[in-house]
Formats: sequence, structure tokens, C-alpha cells
Amino acid sequence: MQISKAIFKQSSSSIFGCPKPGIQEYAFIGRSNVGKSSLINMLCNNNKLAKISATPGKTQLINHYIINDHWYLVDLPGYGFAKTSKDKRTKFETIIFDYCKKRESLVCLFVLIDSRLPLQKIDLEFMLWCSENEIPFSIVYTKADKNSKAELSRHIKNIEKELLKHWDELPNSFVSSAEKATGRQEILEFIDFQIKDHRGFTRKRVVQADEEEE
Ligand SMILES: Nc1nc2c(ncn2[C@@H]2O[C@H](COP(=O)(O)OP(=O)(O)O)[C@@H](O)[C@H]2O)c(=O)[nH]1
Ligand SMILES: [Mg+2]
Repeated sequence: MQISKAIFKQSSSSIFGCPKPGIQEYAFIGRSNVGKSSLINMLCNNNKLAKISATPGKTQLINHYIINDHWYLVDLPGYGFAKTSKDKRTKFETIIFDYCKKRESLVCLFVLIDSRLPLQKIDLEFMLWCSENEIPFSIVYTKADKNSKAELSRHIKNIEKELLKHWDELPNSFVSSAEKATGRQEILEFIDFQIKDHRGFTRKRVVQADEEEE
């Protein structure tokens, strides 16, 4: 898939302010500074689309971008807010958890993990929470260009070893670099496949179908 059009739609401070559901959406989440906005810009080939910040914790809103007039790409607030107050932390986490759990049109979350670090407790906890809540996610290992090939492979192997302590199978994953556009085609092809596979999808409908079976 090629992205020919990427337009900022709106920022929302809660799930209630989000655009009317009905269009599939794919959201990017992870710790502040992991490279969410950079990845979104790289995928859309537009360095001005999402704001990139040297200060962690700046994106505190749910940002919707409409892609090719057809699907939403969503930049979520970062979790793990070392530099913000406790009150704010609770508010952001509510936004994130509400969105991930309740947003009907969310097809897949991309959980971004820094490829230079060992698996962080907060990332593991978030992914475990996703699994418990049956929220589909893929992992994107970011900032691959900051490692040598050997380091990258060693870091990812170590993370995978940790993940296999909690999951029988490894989650779907991608390696990316916003600097070098690594992973761009793979991620876009995956989304393209999901879009075709989820025509007419809403999570609400899935829940209703389950309830009818009971
Ligand atoms: N070298 C390199 N730096 C990156 C990459 N992705 C993000 N960064 C840098 O990491 C910092 C945080 O990026 P940002 O996209 O704002 O992170 P966010 O808080 O998760 O949205 C910025 O200084 C980016 O330039 C990458 O793939 N490679
Ligand atoms: Mg950001």
C-alpha cells in the first residue's frame, strides 16, 4: 500500500470526543519518546504531520489522521510519564485504557518498543493488559538505526525470550527506523491486509455476536 494522502483530522481529550466510529483505525502506542510520532511521519512520508518532540510526554491527546480518505491512523499519548504529575498520569492512563478497550473501530494497536533497551516493565505490563482485554496488538521495535546489526538482533532476541515467558507464541512484530524508513513497506502491507480482512468491522458488533451466542 502507498499512502497518497494523510490529513490531520482532530485531537480528542477522551474517547467521547473521537471521530464518529465506522472507519477502521490503527493506533500507535508506547512510552513517551519511543518514536510514535516519528514513525507515523515516516509511514506517511510527511515530516510535518505529527509533532516530534524532544520533551517526553508532550502528546497528551488522541490524534486522528485520515489516510487515503479511507482509514484512520491514530497517535496516542505515551505511557510512562516520568516528568508529569501523578494526577496527570492518572488522567492520561484513563484516556489510553478507555480508548484501547472501548473504541469500536480500533482494528489493531502497534505497541512501540525501543530496540536499544531490554524489555521494560511498563511495556510488558501494557501488553499483558492488552492480552487480558483481547486487544489485538503488534510490536514495532523502533530506532533500529541506533544499533549495529548484531546489537539489534541480540536485543530483540532478549526481548523475545522475555515475551515467551508470558505468551505461547510471539506477537506479530516489525523492526523500524524513522530515520532510514526501515519497516515502512512491511507495516503498510500489514495494515493493507488487515483493512481488507476487516471490511465492515466494529468491535461492538463482535461483542454483540458473542452475546447472542450465549
Ligand atoms: N535515530 C532515530 N531517532 C528517532 C527515531 N524515531 C524517533 N527518534 C527520535 O526520538 C525522539 C522522540 O521521537 P517522537 O517521535 O517525538 O516520540 P514519541 O514521544 O513516541 O512520539 C525524537 O528526538 C526523534 O527524532 C528513529 O527511528 N531513529
Ligand atoms: Mg509523539
